[in-house]
Amino acid sequence: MTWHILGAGSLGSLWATRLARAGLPVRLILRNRRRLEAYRQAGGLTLIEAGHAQQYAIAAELPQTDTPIQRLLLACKAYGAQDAVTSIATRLAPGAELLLLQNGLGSQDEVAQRLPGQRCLFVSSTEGAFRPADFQVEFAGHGHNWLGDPGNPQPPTWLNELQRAGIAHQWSPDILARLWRKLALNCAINPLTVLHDCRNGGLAEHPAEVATLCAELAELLQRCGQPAAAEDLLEEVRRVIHATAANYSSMHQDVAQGRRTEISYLLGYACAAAQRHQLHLPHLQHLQQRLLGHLQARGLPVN
Ligand code: NAD
Ligand code: KPL
Repeated sequence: MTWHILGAGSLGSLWATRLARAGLPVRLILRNRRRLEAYRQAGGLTLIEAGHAQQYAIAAELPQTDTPIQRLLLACKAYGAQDAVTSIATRLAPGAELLLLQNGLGSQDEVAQRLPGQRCLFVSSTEGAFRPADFQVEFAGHGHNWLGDPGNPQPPTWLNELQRAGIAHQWSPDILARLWRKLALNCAINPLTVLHDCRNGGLAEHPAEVATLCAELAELLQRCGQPAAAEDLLEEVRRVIHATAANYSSMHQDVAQGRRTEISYLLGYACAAAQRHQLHLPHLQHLQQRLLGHLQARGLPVN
């Protein structure tokens, strides 16, 4: 079964190269003819791991190619997921499986609702990768991938392929709890690193602000039916701040590089959920207003 990978960015390339290295059939889907031509010129995707670079000449095609897709890794940003899936929707075979790699919450449901005849698996990833150049990916942080399907606790039959490719993973029957927990961590850390313009470790100087946010986020998780995700949230946030002290959060990096953030699928999603539940979370809402103002002042999208 071919792994189609839509989005040859950091994570898409990280998955594509490891699957190809294991001898599994992989095809990249690139946005347009110009990108396809640039990819062909580059000669393939390069994976840089522990200082060693290796190029893989993975086949690539356009979204409108007419062969059916049975398995798709959707590896774009949360805000691009709907358009990306629309571009290949007519190619999806009945019962096709999609792995949705997007961070945060909201984009997965947007995609799944569009595709009632296909199976959407949600992925929560703590792996870290970035692109030093076009069609190159550097594996920057070993982590883990949790996969699950909120509508069906049965794991797919092909997890052994991830094993073969050395992609650290685990089937998670409660993937929503994982995604909510990660969303809460990201909401407690990322916006503050942007507003204080600091590395994650800099938040150790703002313990009261972090604690207040965690209390509100835990209240939200409880109200949204995610008590497990609320457990010891502040302790974990403090642990992550400490363990990743030298790093800039992904949102800080996006803002510093003038890139669109995934705010609507992180803090925006949390604030919308609070509103839906008529839950008054003043610090979280104030944080959202400050962050939106900060993005607007820099000419960055607020969605
Ligand atoms: P990225 O921007 O590096 O890659 C996204 C790629 O998708 C880009 O190459 C873009 O051109 C492509 N794309 C977007 N729309 C497309 C379309 N319609 N057709 C074809 N290609 C399209 O993003 P990333 O860092 O790989 O992140 C992907 C998701 O994974 C995000 O939600 C991110 O938060 C999450 N994530 C990333 C990391 C990381 O270390 N990079 C870690 C954990 C989670
Ligand atoms: O996931 C993260 C990010 O930067 O997006 C961490 C390191 C957990 C900070 O929220």
